[in-house]
Amino acid sequence: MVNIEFNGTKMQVEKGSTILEAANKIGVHIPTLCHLNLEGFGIVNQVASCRVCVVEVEGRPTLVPSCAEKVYEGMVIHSDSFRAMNGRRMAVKLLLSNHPKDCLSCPKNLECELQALAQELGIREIPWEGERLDYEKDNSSFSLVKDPNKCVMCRRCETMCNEVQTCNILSAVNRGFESFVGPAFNMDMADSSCTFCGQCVAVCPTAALTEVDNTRHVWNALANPEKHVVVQIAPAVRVAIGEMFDMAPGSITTGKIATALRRMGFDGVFDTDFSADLTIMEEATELIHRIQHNGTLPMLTSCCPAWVKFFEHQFPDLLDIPSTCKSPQIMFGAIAKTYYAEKKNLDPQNITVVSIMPCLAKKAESKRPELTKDENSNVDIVITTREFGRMMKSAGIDFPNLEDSDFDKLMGESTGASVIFGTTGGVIEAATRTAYEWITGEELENVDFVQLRGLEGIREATVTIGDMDLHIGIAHGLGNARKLLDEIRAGKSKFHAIEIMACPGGCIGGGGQPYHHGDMNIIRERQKAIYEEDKGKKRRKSHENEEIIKLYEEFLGEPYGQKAHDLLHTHYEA
Ligand code: HC0
Ligand code: SF4
Repeated sequence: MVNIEFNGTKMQVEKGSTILEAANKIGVHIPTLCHLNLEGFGIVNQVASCRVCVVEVEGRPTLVPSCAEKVYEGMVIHSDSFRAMNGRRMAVKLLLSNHPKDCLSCPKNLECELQALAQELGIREIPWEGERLDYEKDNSSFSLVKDPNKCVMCRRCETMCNEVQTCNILSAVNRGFESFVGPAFNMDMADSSCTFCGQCVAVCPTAALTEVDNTRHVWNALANPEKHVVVQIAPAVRVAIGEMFDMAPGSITTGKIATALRRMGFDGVFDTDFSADLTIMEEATELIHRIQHNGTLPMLTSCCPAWVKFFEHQFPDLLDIPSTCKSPQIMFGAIAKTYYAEKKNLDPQNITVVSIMPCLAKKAESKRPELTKDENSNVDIVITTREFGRMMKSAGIDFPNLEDSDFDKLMGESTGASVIFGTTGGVIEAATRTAYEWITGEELENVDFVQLRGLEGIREATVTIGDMDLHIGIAHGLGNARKLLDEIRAGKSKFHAIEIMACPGGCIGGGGQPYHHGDMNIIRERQKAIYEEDKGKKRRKSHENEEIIKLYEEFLGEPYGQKAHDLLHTHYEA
C-alpha cells in the first residue's frame, strides 16, 4: 500500500494502481475516453492518447493522464482543481474541433461517448473550427460501416481486434492529422480477413464503427401486404434488450419481446431457441456418429458465424473439424420457408424471414452464397438487438410496461437447453444433455453441468457418459479459440468436442448488443439471467421439445437423415 492525498483527503491505496484505479476505488469519477478495461480478460487499452482523464499532480509541470500514471508514496493528486478540469475540457474541445457536427442524424446520437463527455464537462462552445478529414465511408460489408471521419484514434477497436480476437485487421492508417484506424492500406472491410464479430463496433466510442442499419428493410416488409413476415429472436437478446429501456442488466424480457413484435405487425412471432433445439438434434447426432464411426475429432460447434469466418481464413487446413450443422438462425430460415410454408399454405417466395440477433456477423452469415442459393430456405433481413430497440422506440412501444405473451405455435416452443445457447458454454452443455440420454438410454437427472459454466476464456471438463469420458473444451474470444486450434493443428488436442464463440461471454457479449462500455459486470448479469430462464423452463433437454419432435415426425424424418442434410447442414470454404 502507498499513502497518497486525493482531492485533499489522505488515504492508502494499493501499490501499482493507476491514479484512475485509485479514484474508482474511492468513488471519485474521472471521465475517460480511450481507456478500456475488460476486467477478467486481462485486457486494458492504455494508450493514454485522448488526454480526457488528466489530473493535476503536485510537483509535476504538466497534467498527467490518470489511466496510465501509477500512484507513488506521498503523491498529492487533484482531479477537481480548476487546472485539471480545464485540461480535460480542453482535451475534449480539441477532439470536437475537427469532429463532424452531424450529431442530430448520427447513428450514435445519444449513445456517443464523445457527445456525452461534451455534455458532462459542460462544453457550450468550441472556440476553434479545425480542419476536417474527408474520407469516404466504407459500406462494403453486410455487417459494419466504417466512417474514418469520426475516428478519434482511441485505439479501443484495435485492442479488441488485435489483442482479444487476434484478427489483426485494424491499425493506424496514414500519419499525423490524416490518421485513422482501419485495415491495412485502407482496403475495404469486405476484402479484409475481418470476421465481422463486431467487437470493434462494441467498443467504438463514436460512430467511426457502427452496424449496418437494416431497420428500414424491416419496416418496408411489414408495410408490404404481399409479404408474410415472420421474425425470430436469438437467445441472448431477451436478457439484454431491457437495458435500452433503462431496465437493469439481466432483466428477462422474453414475454415482452413476443408482445412487442406482435404489436409491430409481424405475422409470425417465433424463437431462435426453437431452432437451437433443432441444432442440438443434429449436432448431438453428428457428434455421436463421429465418435462411433471413427470420424474426425474433436468436433467443433459451428453456430457462431464470426468463428466460422475465423477458421476459414486462418485455419483452412482444418475445415473438416467443425460440425456441418447450419446455425440456428439459418436453420430457422430453412424450416420457415419449407415446413411452416407448407403448414400455413403459403408460397415461400412471399415469406420474409427477419432475425433479431445480438450479433453483427449474423448479417453477413445470412448473405453467404451457399446459404442463399436456395431462396426458399434462407433468412432475408437481420437486425441487431440495438436496431430492434430503436425500432420499438420509433414505434412508441413502452417496452418495460408491456404484458407478457407467448411465441406463436409451430416454431415457438423451446427448452432450457436452447436458452443457454446465448452464453459461452451453453451450446456444448445443451448437446451434452441430449448426448447423455441418447448414448446411455437413461434419464439424466441433473441437467446442470456446472463445470461447463463460467467466464474464464478457456475452460475444460470431462463428462462421464456411460463407459465413455467425454472431454469437452470451451473457448470464447477468438484469441482463446486460436489457442485450442493451434493444439489441434499440432495433434495435441485431447478434446472430443469444443464449443467456440467469437465474442467475450458468448452471444450475451455480442457486437450487436446494447453497449456495455467494457463493463464485464453487465455480461455477468446477462449470463445469470440466461441460466435463470433455463431453470424456469418446463423442459430442459432439446430432444424433449414437442414441436421439434413433431417436425421430425411430420417433415424431416430422422435426425442427420437425407432431408435434414439437405436443409440443415452446410460446408465451409477457405
Ligand atoms: Fe447466438 Fe445462436 S446462440 S450464435 O450467440 O447457436 O447471434 O443469442 O442466435 O444462430 O440459437 C447469436 C445468440 C444465436 C445462432 C442460437 C447459436
Ligand atoms: Fe476485427 Fe472483429 Fe472488428 Fe473485424 S469485426 S475488424 S475481426 S474486431
